[in-house]
Amino acid sequence: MGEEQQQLGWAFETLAIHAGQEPDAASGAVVPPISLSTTFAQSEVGVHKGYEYSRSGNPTRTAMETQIAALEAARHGLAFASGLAAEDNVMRLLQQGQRVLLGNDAYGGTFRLISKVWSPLGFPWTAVDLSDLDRLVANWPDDTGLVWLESPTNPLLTCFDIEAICEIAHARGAMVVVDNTFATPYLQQPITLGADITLHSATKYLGGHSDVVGGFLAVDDDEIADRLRFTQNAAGAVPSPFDCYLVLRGAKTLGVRMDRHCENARAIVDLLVSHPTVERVLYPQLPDHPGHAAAAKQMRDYGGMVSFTVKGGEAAARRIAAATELFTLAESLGAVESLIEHPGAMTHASAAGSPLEVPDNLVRLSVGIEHAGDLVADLAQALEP
Ligand code: P1T
Repeated sequence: MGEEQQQLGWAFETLAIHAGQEPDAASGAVVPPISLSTTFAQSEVGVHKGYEYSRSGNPTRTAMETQIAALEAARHGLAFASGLAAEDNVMRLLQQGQRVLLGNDAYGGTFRLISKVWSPLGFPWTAVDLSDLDRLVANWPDDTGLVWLESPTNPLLTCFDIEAICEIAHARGAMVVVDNTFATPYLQQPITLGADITLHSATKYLGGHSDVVGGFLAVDDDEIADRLRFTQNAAGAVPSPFDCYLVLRGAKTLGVRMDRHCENARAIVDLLVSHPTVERVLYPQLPDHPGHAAAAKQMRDYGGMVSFTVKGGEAAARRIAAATELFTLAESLGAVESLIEHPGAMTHASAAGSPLEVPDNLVRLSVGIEHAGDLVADLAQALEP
């Protein structure tokens, strides 16, 4: 996005459709072309039009990086081949010996990356309850380099006061990365709350159609952005131009999709809260939900993810997950179609036996944008014993 567009102060929905997406200078094409060329001509050694080699930079990737950075209210955006590739690059900002404070509920793959890949290389980690700020301050390890949090978390949907955590971390010389995959920039912009890095699995709501795997980092600070741009190129976990195009196209409709996701999630919550099979409903809008106050303060709405525990233990949870017709039993989330899963045996199996282990009677729903009535009817029939 040009400086001029930024100065116009466009709203989220307008940025989604126009940031980074001026008509193509060569042809006037309204949609940014998928630029497949791996290399770019130089008129003299080192003289070129901004691109040399597609791992280092690619016009389709630039369009998408500009668009998503604008949506996150960040000055810099970096795209990666997956959410985990983006996470891996965040870890490369640390020096050996620096500790990661990881919120005690997070995606199983994030836990695996930190505890099984980076920890053995000399990057220690501690799981912490980020909702208890007094305890966080009292037990703060001096070697902390990074606080890693999701809000809402995967899969318990706990929300944390991002602004307060950033103040605590920054006063102690640590950075904060917020995984904003569940909220999306439409509902919450962590950079505006003080986060150093906002992280996405673009595979989810940004892409929005279950047809692309991608990752994203949004950063405001020039120095952090430079360091990440260096490792993005040096380690090379970049997305293809076609994948960049799919994320760019998906994110154009993020706002309207999120409105419907939230509306449909509320209809599902209404069913669940009064259902005899259900033990507890986890949704940030519920007044007794962990972090409801933080969510109300920092989010525009409460999102499209709903989790719940059931009476009858793991067997009942597994039975329900396999009994829906419209909700597809599958990993992943954040797309137009509704999904159901059993986190304990699926997305969070790698956290078994750790402080991040999830209850075995937990079911997670990614509520899609189908008709709410059809979704409620499908889940209601699956809940019948
Ligand atoms: O799958 P990938 O694009 O590499 O992103 C990893 C990731 C990062 N952060 C969060 C909050 C996530 O939920 C994920 C991926 N999660 C799933 C596949 C899932 O079903 O929960």
